[in-house]
Amino acid sequence: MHLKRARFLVALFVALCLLAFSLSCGKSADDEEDAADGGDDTAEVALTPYKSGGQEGSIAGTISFTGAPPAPKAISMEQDPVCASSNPSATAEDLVVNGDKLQNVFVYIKDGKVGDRNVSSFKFDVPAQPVKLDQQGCRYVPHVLGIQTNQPFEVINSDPTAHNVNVDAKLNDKFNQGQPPSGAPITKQFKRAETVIPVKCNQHPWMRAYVGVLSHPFYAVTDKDGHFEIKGVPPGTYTVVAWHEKYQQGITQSVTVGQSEKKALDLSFSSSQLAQGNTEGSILTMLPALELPMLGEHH
Ligand SMILES: [Cu+2]
Repeated sequence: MHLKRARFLVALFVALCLLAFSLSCGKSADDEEDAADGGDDTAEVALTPYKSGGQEGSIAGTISFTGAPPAPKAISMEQDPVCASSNPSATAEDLVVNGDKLQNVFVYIKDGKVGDRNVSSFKFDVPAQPVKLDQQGCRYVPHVLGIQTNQPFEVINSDPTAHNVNVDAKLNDKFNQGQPPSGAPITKQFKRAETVIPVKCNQHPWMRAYVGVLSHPFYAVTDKDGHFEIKGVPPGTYTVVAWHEKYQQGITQSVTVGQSEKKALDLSFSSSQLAQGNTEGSILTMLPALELPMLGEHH
């Protein structure tokens, strides 16, 4: 009897030890998460609201393409008759050159100093109006767009066919959501700066869009004439990046904007870089702008 009782007590003791151990493990994981969250919150509190000094300037210019661009690649949309009929002679959008001007380049301030303070230490107003990504003719419109952190991001389906919106973020929450014809808009936000996030459609493999998320409003996308303009830039010295999906490195340029100065910035990408074949995987190697990657996961 005594032996049985002793065995039972030992077994109970071991079980309690295991329980205590697992609880302490769970607790320490929670503590780490809390600490990471606390760190984030502290960082946000430390941001200074940006106040206009009335002497903002701009950075504007043209992105060119030197050398002969490859012929636009035809893409077949036959797997979805609705797409094929709406877009019978579609060409790929991964390299759109008009004359010698390059469209769909995302030009943005990566970091820099406003006076003696880093641009990332300011909190900029977030527009209340959403940035819209439409699906038209089984294409994303626009192909490349910029948005601020915490600004509404609205995906619309204008097509009479179903799409699947697959936002493949690394630092932000991913989402992957079907959207029927005339379906309700999908509205999301991005919490962290991330350049750039690819958007894919699981239904239509040719569909791609790219979303550049920044904690400030200093970005622009080149139009069909390769032109861009970044407005409202506080006087300062910045690292400006011109990103294009075909180029692994992008172009990085230091730019100083004086008081109320309209700074010209003209850059060019070349066909020879494309020919060297070192251009794939560009989205994987781009570093996040301004914000450091966070250690803890947010939920
Ligand atoms: Cu689609």
